[in-house]
Amino acid sequence: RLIFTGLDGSLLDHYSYDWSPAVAWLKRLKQAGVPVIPVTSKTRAELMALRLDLGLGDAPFIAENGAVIGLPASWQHARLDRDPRNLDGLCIKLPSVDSDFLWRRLEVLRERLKLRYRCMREMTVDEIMRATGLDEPQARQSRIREGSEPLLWDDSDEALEIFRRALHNDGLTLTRGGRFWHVVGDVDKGRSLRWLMARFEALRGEVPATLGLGDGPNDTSMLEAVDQAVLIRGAHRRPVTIANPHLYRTRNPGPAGWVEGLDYWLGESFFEPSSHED
Ligand code: 2M8
Repeated sequence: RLIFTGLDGSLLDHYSYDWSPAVAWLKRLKQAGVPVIPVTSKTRAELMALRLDLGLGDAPFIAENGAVIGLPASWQHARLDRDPRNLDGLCIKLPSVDSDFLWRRLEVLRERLKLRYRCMREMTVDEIMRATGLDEPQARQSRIREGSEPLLWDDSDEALEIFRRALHNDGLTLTRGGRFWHVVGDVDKGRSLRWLMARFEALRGEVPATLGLGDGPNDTSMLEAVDQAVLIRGAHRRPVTIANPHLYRTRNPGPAGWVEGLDYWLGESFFEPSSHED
């Protein structure tokens, strides 16, 4: 089994980024050898620090809404991964365009269509800290983008649709996170998740059972790609439609919802429910 999870607003609290309610489950999954794979808007730089803190070990990861896939040695393929970007034993895949290309397009579109938005690249570290509640090292790490650009929208809903269409015509995609809109190439979380599943199958010769947890609109494609899905109640109440018959919607937001979702799908069959633990 593989577990795929969003971070902000899912495993991590939307405001404090705390995950303490989930520690017991994370420990149990680790003991059982079940990989917990982050699928997030965050950057690779943010993830390198976080996966240590969360104790995720050597699991792969999907960063920047599907634009960056990180493979540890155990997920690399002798013939398929002749990748020069092989740092720290990780093989990094960028399935779409890079962030310099995105940035150039974003400058051109803003000028040409007279739109109002502010890209993360234009924000100071202090501004990012104020907008997100991240500490300084985290805010710096969140600016090291490789395949996506977050932006704060400062224009009308009509202008947003014009912007979305213009991006689409350029083969680019707009998706919504907790605080920012995110522009990526022709990728999403679900497609990169399927890519990892195919890699698992190529290496192990079997299709993995999958469970996914996420809270927002940018998690839809991920929650539609997994066998068992958990839609965690969002800090912002936005209706989200998920085409997956095996979907559980939590009552709790953030990491308490994350625990609730795992208790629901795995509590009885896989482990004793966490609430019965000391
Ligand atoms: C951004 O991502 C979140 C995801 O929901 C958002 O849009 O609010 C990204 O810039 C990410 O790198 C950063 O860590 C996060 C912090 O809140 O914000």
